[in-house]
Amino acid sequence: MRIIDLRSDTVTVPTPAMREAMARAEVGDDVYGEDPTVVRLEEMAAARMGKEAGLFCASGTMANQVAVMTHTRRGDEVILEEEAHIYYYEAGALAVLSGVQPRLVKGHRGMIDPDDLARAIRPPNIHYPPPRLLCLENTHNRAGGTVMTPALTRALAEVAHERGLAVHLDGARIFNAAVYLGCDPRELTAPVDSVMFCLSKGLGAPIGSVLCGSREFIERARRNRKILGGGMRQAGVIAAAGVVALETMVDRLAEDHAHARLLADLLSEEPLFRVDRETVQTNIVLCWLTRGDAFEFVRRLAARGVKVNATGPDRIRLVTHKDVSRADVEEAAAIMKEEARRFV
Ligand code: TLP
Repeated sequence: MRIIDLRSDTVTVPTPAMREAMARAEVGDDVYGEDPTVVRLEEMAAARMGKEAGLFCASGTMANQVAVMTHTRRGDEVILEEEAHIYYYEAGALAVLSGVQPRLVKGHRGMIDPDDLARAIRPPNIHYPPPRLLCLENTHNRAGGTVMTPALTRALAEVAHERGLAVHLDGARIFNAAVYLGCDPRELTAPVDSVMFCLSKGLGAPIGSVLCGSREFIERARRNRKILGGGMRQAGVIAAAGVVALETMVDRLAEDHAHARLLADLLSEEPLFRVDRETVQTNIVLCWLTRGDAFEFVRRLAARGVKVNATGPDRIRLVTHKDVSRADVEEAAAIMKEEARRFV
């Protein structure tokens, strides 16, 4: 049975060009700072993000958590949108690794209102944990890949900075946001102190994310990555795929976005499904079921070769990526509609 895998863009496999670059990569011991391919990737990443320096991390989770560790001290408060990946999907790492307290702000389609942020930042008081860091997310995963504009990013960062908080951006899919807006990613990262983006999602590299920020911040982050066991040795073998990803895989994200819109349009024709098409801006489609259990529906689709994730009892998530074609999207939608008619 052919499988159409729409669970995530993390399922993408490396391209032949990536495998070739990996095989040929010049390497050295990166803990000594001697892996030329890692150094090249970190420099490229920093330049793309408009920051002074970059740090190659094993995963997006590691890059985010290294950022939090580097910005905060134990007992500090970190402000996040209530469904932020850093809070929702990182296995409690905020508490386990940094000993910080999350304070959640309700957003609209993943976006915090600057006035709500201002209200959430409490003044110094012996009863309160010191608010130290604001974490933003662009695109916003649980809101359905929604995009934060440069204007909103600036407004939120301004409120945070005025009150003495640093700002970290979880830009796992920052290139999807930039492609959607038709802007340079630096417009989205200029207002923040640190940003991490993933090579291993829509860009198709097998492993890795890069944390970017000032030289001084990245120096401290490098030590925290070491504490977490993330000091890698001949990591150029994987960084090489990241270089190819940055050089060749960004512009094609527009294709994934078009596929997501097509999928949303096709699913909207079936009454079992409710799709908020306004949130379908990039490569994620959230689809609510108007009846029945999403986990059961996911099992039935899997039996037909269509893999999707349930992200709630009545909600499924479909993610387009380089390894699903337009024909795959049409076939997946047809199978989903067929199963929907049988689903009571
Ligand atoms: N997201 C994964 C799962 O963890 C949910 C997915 O399939 O979407 N920030 C954001 C916004 C993310 O979406 C993810 C991964 C990460 C961070 C973490 O990256 P990894 O998986 O590399 O640790």
